[in-house]
Amino acid sequence: MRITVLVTAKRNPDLDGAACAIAYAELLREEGYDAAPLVDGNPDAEARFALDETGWARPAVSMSASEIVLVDASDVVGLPDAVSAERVVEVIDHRQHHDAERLFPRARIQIEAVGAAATLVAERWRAAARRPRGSTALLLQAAIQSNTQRLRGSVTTPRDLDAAAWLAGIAELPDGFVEGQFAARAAEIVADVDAALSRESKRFDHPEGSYVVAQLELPGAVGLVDAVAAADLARTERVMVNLVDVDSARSLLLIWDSAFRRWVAARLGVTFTGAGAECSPAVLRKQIVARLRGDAS
Ligand SMILES: [Mn+2]
Repeated sequence: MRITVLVTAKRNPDLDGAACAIAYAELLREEGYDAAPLVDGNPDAEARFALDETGWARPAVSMSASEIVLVDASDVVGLPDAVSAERVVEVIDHRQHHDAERLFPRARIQIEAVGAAATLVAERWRAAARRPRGSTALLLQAAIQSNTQRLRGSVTTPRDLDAAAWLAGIAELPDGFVEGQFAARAAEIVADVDAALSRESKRFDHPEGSYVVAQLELPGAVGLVDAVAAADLARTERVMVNLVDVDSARSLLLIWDSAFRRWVAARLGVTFTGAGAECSPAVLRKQIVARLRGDAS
């Protein structure tokens, strides 16, 4: 029986979300389902770069799809309006902290701690003994590069490396592609640091008080320290900003509120000099949050 399946990430997706939606919808179509990707709202600048470079054209999508697959997303916050939780039949994501079983009771859930959700989608293609189109293989590779700081960040797993190598055997990213996607992202952030910080901020609950983590990932991220320190967000209590430099694969964690800084330092085991603590290789928000929650890893 043919069904209509919409595959979507969050609204205004990043490259990982957009690539997963396109690539997983393509796999479902190959397997006989009537599936389509939804790239809802305005993808971020890096995603737009990669979509343009690979010649992707947004299909006209019927919002009346009976079933929904979430990719690179496992929360109800920020989903497209077309998504209702009861219609979600599958969730593919790579967050370490989630409540997906409760939020999406009908869904088959695969949430595994790899660097990119695109790795999980590439593995689905391999498991099905099929190969995505060249342009789709490029999108998935670009997404893996993006989420793993070019395969060098501490979130990178052997599965990300395997998936990237397998995809490169289908279509290799042209020279300058990854530099181009990071440059597009950097330009968008630098053009308005305040807007980027609020876009990239998330609040997390904790028994000892909620807190906010904003994360900016770009080449030369450390050069933004002064601009970030001048932002309104820096004067708010229980806020940290994680600057991830995708060139050096290092990160700088900034906290201006001294009480909150001591609280974080004790739990993460990092040493601050002034407002900043350097981490090499880069540590990402999902890892920081897991450690603050006391999860193993
Ligand atoms: Mn992702």
